[in-house]
Amino acid sequence: MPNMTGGRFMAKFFEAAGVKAVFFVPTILSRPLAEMDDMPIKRVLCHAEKGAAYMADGYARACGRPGICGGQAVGAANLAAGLRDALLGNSPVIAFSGGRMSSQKHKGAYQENDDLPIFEQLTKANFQVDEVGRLPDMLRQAWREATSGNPGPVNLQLFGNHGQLEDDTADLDLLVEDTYLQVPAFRPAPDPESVREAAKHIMAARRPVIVAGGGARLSDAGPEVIELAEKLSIPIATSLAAYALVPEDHPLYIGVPGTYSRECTNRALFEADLVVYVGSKTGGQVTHFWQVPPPGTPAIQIGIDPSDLGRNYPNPASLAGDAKTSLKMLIAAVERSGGNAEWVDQTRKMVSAWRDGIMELRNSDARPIRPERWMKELGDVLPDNALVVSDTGHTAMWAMQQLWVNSANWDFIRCAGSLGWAFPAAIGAKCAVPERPVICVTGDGGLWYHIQELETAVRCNIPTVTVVNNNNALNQEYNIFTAAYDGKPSKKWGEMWHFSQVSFAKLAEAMGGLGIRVEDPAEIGPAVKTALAANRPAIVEVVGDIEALSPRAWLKK
Ligand SMILES: Cc1ncc(C[n+]2csc(CCOP(=O)(O)OP(=O)(O)O)c2C)c(N)n1
Repeated sequence: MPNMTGGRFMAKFFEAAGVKAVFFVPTILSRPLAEMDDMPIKRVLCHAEKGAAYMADGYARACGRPGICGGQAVGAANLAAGLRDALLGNSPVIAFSGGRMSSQKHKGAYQENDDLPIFEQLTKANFQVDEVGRLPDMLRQAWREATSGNPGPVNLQLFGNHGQLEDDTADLDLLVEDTYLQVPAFRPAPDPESVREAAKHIMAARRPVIVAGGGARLSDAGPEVIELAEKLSIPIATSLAAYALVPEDHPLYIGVPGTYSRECTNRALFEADLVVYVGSKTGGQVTHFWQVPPPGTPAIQIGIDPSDLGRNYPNPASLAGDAKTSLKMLIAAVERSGGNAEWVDQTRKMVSAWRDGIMELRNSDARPIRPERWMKELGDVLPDNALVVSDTGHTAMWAMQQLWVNSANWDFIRCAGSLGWAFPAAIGAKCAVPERPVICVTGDGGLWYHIQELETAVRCNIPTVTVVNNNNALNQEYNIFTAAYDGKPSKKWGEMWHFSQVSFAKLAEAMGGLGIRVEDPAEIGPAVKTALAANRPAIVEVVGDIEALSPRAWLKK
């Protein structure tokens, strides 16, 4: 076994594992980073540990391979905060945090805190690595945990507040297991009997709907979702996490159900007599807190984790397995049928009625600019292979209602709920898929969280394009504060959700990026094209309407 420092070993392990970037705030991983001078790994020095974790998360979601981030002991809680979204979104992030030296424990060491428990609730696995000799097996275990089953974030707390075990030397064997370098690590097949049973129920249904979830995207099961739907004429919905799996113009596509949803999609799910969930946990967002479809609606669930199957809706049959593998078996087991023609026609009418209803705002010339027009213009100029990284809240609602893309090659990722995630996540994503144009969509409230990382993108030459709806407010909070005041007028209610007028285009220029401010909706498309062509970090600031509110989830009365 070769003798080397822990730092050299870690760098060699990262290189062998195909890691393309490490996102960090010093002081952590110092020796591994120093060892990377001649390795094809980007060292992305960030301004805050949470931003670093979000970058690693965006990286991981963009390419399905673990994203690496790190922060020393005093930054560990900041780093941990950034793992929440990776946990909620099943993203394989591996975090390295500083720990404590045994000789300094319980003596009031400078910056000391017991950080390990903080990671407990925010990770899939949380390990302490106390001696250099454990690096080989603990790194392998971190990759195994991050990529297998339902993927998720892992924390490795290294000995010493800035991971001093990397200075120690030992005989360390470099073994990297290819299986765990990429999600999904395995593609388990469901048992054939449950496939036959599921096929029977799906063929017997008169008003079935397929809902593809984030697991379908992780499994790359988009083509199989479409094949099953086409074979049996079943309308398809996607969760936000699977938004890009079905092109907007597919005749069976009915949109996104749940809380951040389209009216037509919720309408269809209220009428469904069977819902086929592919890679979905049937969580609160996609079901609007288990109201869409109504409780008791039978569901066939296909998923890698048996504990998700049947949890929220009764399953006459469940397929425990990888989404792609299970769908292939299901496609082979079902027989072609034209029995759903009336139902398909009914759902198409719901979709057309919804589209007709939003056309006026999609085409609005109003200034300040309507968000519907913002998204329409962006959708019209997106390159075929674009990756869109969306923030949460209003931005996610506008995106999945109004960002229509008729390409099978584009991709879409959105945080699982943490405002401010998208901007750093897009920077990380671009490191993972440099060949794709990466476009971040966000509100100004989201962008403020980590705007300083624009300097990081400029310095490290990571050219993402951010299109921000700048309404100088957290205007998704409009209804919340109207309700909090019981609808009574107050001159001071803006104090809770208004910001001052700041231009992000000017901020971008000040940090060395490209900034374009757009006040005329017709200029959005040309501005995005200019920003993409510039091939440097850019912000297109769309001056948005503070009064514009997204429709709320539709529910049957
Ligand atoms: C970490 C975190 N804090 C708070 C929220 C609650 N939240 C969701 S959307 C939103 C406002 C979004 O504002 P902005 O990004 O400016 O978009 P706008 O609503 O103005 O379109 C807030 C505060 C959240 N989702 N995540």
